[in-house]
Amino acid sequence: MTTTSTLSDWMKQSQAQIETALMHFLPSDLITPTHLHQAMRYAVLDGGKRVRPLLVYAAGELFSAGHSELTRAACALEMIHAYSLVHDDMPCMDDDALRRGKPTVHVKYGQATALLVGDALQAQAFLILAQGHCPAERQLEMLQILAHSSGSLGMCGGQAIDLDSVGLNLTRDQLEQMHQLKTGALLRASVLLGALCGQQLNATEHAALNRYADAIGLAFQVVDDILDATADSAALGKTAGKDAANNKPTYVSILGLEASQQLAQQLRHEAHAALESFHGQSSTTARTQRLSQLADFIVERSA
Ligand code: GRG
Repeated sequence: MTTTSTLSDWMKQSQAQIETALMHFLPSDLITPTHLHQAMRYAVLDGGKRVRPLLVYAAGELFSAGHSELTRAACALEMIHAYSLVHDDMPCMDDDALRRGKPTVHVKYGQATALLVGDALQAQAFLILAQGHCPAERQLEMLQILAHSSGSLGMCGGQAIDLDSVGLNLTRDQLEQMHQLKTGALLRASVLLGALCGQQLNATEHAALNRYADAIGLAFQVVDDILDATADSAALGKTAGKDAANNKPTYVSILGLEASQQLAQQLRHEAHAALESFHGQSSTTARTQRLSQLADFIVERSA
């Protein structure tokens, strides 16, 4: 789709492509063990905003990446994200019954199956990424980024800090560090993998993409905290008000609502500013458009 289409049309078309690709990359529910495969498909398909895949496509557009490699990376990231949601909702973690407007996986299929769904989705993500056709060196770098961003120095590490911080008075810096790992790491991986599907990055490009990813990663979390405090469960498709109920430190509890809203706007500007280093030629200016619009979407979203 051309860069002149609206963000909303581009998102709808990309989300439909991602859905089709996820259906293809997930094992069929006719294959044994059918119950596990059914539950994996339930966890991933038909739901969610697909923000990580959209970031992959948007970064790929900046570096003129091929569609099939981008779709592979997008699906790998969405599978890691879906696995994290399945495990996060389990009684041993956040203990939630509603996700993406549906009963959570352990409520529908039982805890043992939910555990296996997360494990199997994680393995499937690495499998489909490893089967890509980028030059071997870049393919390996993408696998390393995915492993690093989802492991104990990324998303899992952030989740561990989150679990340890219930009821504590975290400073703003400690809160930021937790979210950079828990949510930010996978968003950053989405941007980097999309770019790497197109080409090897030089140090300047790498630094600019990191600045962009840091800003949108934090903005995503600030807005998540604002929505948890202000929106209702029906609008969110997940239980609202859980942070306060669970005595969890959030941007809203530390800064207040108004300052959190201002921070989200400041981070949006930082994201846009990071993209300016790609504005040397008119062709690349146009190709930053989707990343720029996704920063707006992340700040303006209502779910
Ligand atoms: C269990 C290893 C492990 C990690 C869990 C991502 C995560 C770490 C927990 C999810 C809980 C949570 C509310 C995190 C904060 C922000 C976040 C990641 C929200 C959900 O992501 P969205 O809004 O969800 O992209 P959709 O459903 O649209 O894909």
